[in-house]
Amino acid sequence: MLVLALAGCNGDTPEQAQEEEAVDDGIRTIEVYGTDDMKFVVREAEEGLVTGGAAGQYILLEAIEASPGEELRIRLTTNSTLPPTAMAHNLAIVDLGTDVDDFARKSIQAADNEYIAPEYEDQIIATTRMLGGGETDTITFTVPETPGEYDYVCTFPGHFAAGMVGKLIVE
Ligand SMILES: [Cu+2]
Repeated sequence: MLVLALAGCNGDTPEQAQEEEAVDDGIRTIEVYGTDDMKFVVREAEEGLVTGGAAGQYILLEAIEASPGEELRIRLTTNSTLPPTAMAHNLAIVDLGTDVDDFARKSIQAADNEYIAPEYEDQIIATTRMLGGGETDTITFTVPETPGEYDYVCTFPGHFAAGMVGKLIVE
């Protein structure tokens, strides 16, 4: 990330070319990490994010604020050295009115469907893949037009119960 931040000052270097995997297309991008503590975290507080206390070198992410119809990109990375059968994360945003407890509980059984319960697929606004340690997935989606607080959860077994949840606040 440091190289990316400095690239504008350094001109075109081979390093810059390698590091600049993220194209600056103007879409707001939120870098989220999933930890072994079963929490969604970010590197630093920024406008549009509701953050909580420190989580190691990171900060707890509690909510994402967005405007109706906004294009939004979420890039989730799992920080773990554990095998993916023991520790993996996704970030699944569900529609208003979804019974998120039931969604999470049924999704535990859906290992062969990226831990997304098939009967809830039409209530998913956006979801990353299920990511083992070191893996990253990026989702780009249009924020719903209807204001409200949309739940997002990690559906890996036990993680919803451990508090790996948050809100997409559309206002
Ligand atoms: Cu998780």
